[in-house]
Amino acid sequence: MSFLKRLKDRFQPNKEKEAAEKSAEEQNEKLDDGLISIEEFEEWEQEQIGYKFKAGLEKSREKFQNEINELMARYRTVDEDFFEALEEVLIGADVGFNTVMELTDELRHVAKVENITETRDLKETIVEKMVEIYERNDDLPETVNIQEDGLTVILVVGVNGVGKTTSIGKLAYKYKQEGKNVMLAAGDTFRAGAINQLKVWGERVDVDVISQSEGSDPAAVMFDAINAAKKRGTDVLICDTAGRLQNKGNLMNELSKMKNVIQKTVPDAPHESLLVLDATTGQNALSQAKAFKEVTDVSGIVLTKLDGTAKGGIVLAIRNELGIPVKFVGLGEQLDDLQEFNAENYVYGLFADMISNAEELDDTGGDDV
Ligand SMILES: Nc1nc2c(ncn2[C@@H]2O[C@H](COP(=O)(O)OP(=O)(O)OP(=O)(O)O)[C@@H](O)[C@H]2O)c(=O)[nH]1
Ligand SMILES: [Mg+2]
Repeated sequence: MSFLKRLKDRFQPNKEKEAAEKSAEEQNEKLDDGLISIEEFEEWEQEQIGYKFKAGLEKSREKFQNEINELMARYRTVDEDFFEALEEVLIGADVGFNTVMELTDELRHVAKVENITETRDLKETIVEKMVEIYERNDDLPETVNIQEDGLTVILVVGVNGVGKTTSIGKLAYKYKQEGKNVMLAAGDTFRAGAINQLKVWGERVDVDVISQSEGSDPAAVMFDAINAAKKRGTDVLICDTAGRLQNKGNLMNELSKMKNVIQKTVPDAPHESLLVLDATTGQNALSQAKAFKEVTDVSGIVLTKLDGTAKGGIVLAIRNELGIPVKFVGLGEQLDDLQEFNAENYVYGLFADMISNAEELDDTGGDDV
């Protein structure tokens, strides 16, 4: 079955309405009463996540779909003018120059080999190729490295204002919902108010926050936190940091000191070093990621505020041009709006209307994925 057809089957419009009508409490009750199976519950849960992507990517979807439709109306036959205009649209969506070139080269090839002459017949191939290019790099570890047994330590870095604290709060909520014991470490001792902000999140989500006073050594906070986590049998310890890039030498020293302290107690920690980037800053987010990569190991990206940008193509640019997997995306301001990144959900979010409106899709329209 082609990729698009599978997506279409998964996200039928009528199914969406049905799913939206059920609340989480209702579904939980049904599960408890044995009215639905765990499989049915999980399917419902997956659908909900798909719709979160759809809602979070609304701005990007509108812009992207309008532009693609306009393009198809303006250029009816597949020729070099069309490809150049398409490149412009993709670059305007922050997909990233190299990725755009890769994508359009492959489209040129498909058009030639399959003798596609009308631009509207290329529409589905554009979507498929986006996913293909995303999934091609599958040597990158996509999943979040959470330990089955024992303590998982997650270090969170990123410049001011990108959404670190908010993301830490949402992550704490997520893991707590999954039944894990969560603790936070207030490693940003530099910025006034940072410790309190984290404490507010701790209260909101009802998890412990380990902190010292403002201006104290972040490594000392890590020492306290890691020992407290060990003693209390914590499953997930999430550490805030002051990720200032103004002075790379200082940042490197500070982070490596924090890591050393953590590794004395948990040698294979941190299990994740997540860099938080703000999707609305576009190419600037890419430069930040490059700069951070030079000073510390980054195992994954948390891309916040995707709901706030119409340029959702930035996900592809980060993945392909930096070689760092996007592990979480921020899709809104609610507690459950930080979701694990998933290419299928992402593409559904970007092209939902087109996928739902697609006429019977041709089985030969793409490879099985
Ligand atoms: N719409 C939207 N807003 C977000 C998202 N993530 C974070 N924000 C908002 O971004 C703003 C900054 O978030 P913070 O978590 O305080 O950012 P920070 O990186 O901790 O900032 P500093 O502590 O000042 O370095 C807040 O107003 C958040 O509500 C998201 O995914 N979507
Ligand atoms: Mg903060």
